[in-house]
Amino acid sequence: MLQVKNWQHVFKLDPNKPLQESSLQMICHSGTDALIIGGTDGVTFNKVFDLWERVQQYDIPCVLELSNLEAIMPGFDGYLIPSVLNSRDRQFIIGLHHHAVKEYGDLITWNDLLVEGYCVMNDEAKVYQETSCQLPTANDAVAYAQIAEHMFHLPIFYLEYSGTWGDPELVKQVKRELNHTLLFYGGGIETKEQAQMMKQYADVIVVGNIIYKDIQAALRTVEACK
Ligand code: 1GP
Repeated sequence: MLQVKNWQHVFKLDPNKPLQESSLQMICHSGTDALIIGGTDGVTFNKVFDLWERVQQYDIPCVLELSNLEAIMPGFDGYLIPSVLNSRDRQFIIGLHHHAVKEYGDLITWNDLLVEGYCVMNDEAKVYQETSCQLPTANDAVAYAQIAEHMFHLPIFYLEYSGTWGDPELVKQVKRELNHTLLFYGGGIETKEQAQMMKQYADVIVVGNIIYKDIQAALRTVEACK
């Protein structure tokens, strides 16, 4: 059964971005709780497989966040399934999910997957554009969090600012609504202080881009959660 309740900090690795072996090794030995493999574009089966294979030499949980049907592969410790709550296109809320389950439902080990209710807050992010989002106000985001917690009983609500620093006040407000649903925050965390700031409210912080810009800075974000 995929367990994320004890996670505090995770790194998200993009299969479409090159990562030196030395950097991967430091990431895997950093003390982070898990690796999420996921990205928005150029996520192919081969790229996901290559990265998964490289991670196998380390003792760290590794989960796949599915962004398309092409890159589904067995072998991960678990699977995160995004449902983009503020998408205008039903494909990204329930459509692709329905298609995949209709096709492969009998093969799915349901205990290995968790659904993430995504709320994408950065209109310049690739994920925002690719999934045809509508920009939520703070009140909209709080309402999506309430839906995730009280109506859909989702295990994860993911406040996604991918590529930019978010609003700590909104993260705080959203957290107030969530008792059972875990709050993931991701976006623009580049320093230990930023990690500490968001970790006050979010259950789990997700660190992505900085891995590819400044590996030492990325590693320092882990210390903030210890
Ligand atoms: C992206 O939420 C993650 O999906 C992390 O965001 O890449 O901005 O760190 P950054």
